[in-house]
Amino acid sequence: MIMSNTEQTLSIIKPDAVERNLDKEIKEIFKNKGFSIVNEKKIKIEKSEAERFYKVHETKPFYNDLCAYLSSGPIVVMILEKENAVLGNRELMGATNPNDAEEGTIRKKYGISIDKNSVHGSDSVENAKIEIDFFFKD
Ligand code: IDP
Ligand code: MG
Repeated sequence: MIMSNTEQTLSIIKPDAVERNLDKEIKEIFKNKGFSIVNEKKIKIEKSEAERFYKVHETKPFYNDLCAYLSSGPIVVMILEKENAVLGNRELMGATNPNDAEEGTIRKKYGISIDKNSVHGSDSVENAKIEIDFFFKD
């Protein structure tokens, strides 16, 4: 029996990367790794929306700066689809801190710092559904 586990996950190309015109290049990386971009849009969000999106981090000391940053400029939000897309995307992104990210990961290649780390990716199938709805349910 062939088991398939096609998943969707939410990816965001963050302001630091969009500002450096890296969005096209980063999308090519996803496609070359076998992800389909099933939906995408370039938007700029309000700080209040960033606060809702990152609510899980509201007690963290970096919460305010994080929300100010995500709403500071255009972002590209995408639904990525592939077998085991959630974990696959986390692996391709690399560690939160680009200094700790493995060679060949997006954050290693493009990340500037722990806050300006170029991409977001859902951390579980459950959160992927919530995050996809957040940006694409209308
Ligand atoms: P993740 O993006 O790898 O899932 P999270 O722990 O969920 O990492 O944190 C969300 C985002 O918050 C990170 O991508 C990064 O931009 C920012 N962040 C995380 N930890 C720190 C920190 O210690 N200082 C500043 N920003 C942080
Ligand atoms: Mg996270």
